[in-house]
Amino acid sequence: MRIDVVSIFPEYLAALDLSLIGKARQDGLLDLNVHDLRDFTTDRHRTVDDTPYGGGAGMVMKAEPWAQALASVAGAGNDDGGKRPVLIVPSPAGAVFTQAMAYELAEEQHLVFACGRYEGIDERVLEWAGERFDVRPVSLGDYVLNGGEVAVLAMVEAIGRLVPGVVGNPESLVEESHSDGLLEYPVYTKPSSWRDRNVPDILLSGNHGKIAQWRRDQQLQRTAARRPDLLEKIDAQQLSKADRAALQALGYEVTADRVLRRP
Ligand code: JCH
Repeated sequence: MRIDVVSIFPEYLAALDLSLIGKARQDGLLDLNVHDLRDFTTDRHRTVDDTPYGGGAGMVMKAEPWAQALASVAGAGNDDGGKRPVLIVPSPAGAVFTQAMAYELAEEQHLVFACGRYEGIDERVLEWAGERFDVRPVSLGDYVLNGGEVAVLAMVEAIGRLVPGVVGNPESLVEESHSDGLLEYPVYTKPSSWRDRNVPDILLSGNHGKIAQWRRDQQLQRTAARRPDLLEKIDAQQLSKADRAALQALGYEVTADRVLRRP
């Protein structure tokens, strides 16, 4: 997979040299390049921003440096009928980035990330880019960042680890994909007793059936406590008898196909 990132703070993306993603780059699985937007300016001051039309606080990123940068990374026109590269534009006004989106984007051949700063990028850049890219404004969540770089770090990590060969043990991805929309169960490692806190006995029992049941129960309890919104989205058809009993004990009513908070 080829990934290009354009930013006025290319050093911000240095973390992509590390860990799993850094290894995948070394291994040739990810062809990841970071570009400095200012290299695509033509004035003496390498200007990338200007005042907003209509007034208001802050500055807006100028269109022309972005068009030059994006044209340079877009590659030759896709006159071979091939897919257009995907242009991901982090924005507080984007669709929320999800694991489902990460799976979809992991199938793409070429991703380009445009990191805005200030109050964002002149909207005409996104319109113009629509002629050569599949343009996707994406938010990391409902909170405000100062620019797109942190969002890109998160998305490249989430997408990159789904590219075949990037995660050393693909079993962990399989396990993850079977998590059924519930939060993960808690995990423990040695020592079994630490500062007077013990690992739950069941995990030391060697009874793999009982362990699986306990973990599933922990997932349901955690999800009810921390993310009740996820429980209401669950397809009740996939719930076992034990799951239903656990949810009932947690104050939920389980109908044929839905999980409802008991009033
Ligand atoms: C960004 C900004 C407009 C702040 C500039 C570029 C993404 N999930 C998420 N939160 N924030 C972002 C994000 C992404 C790119 C840029 N800013 C700063 C821009 C604002 O309007 C309210 C606020 C923020």
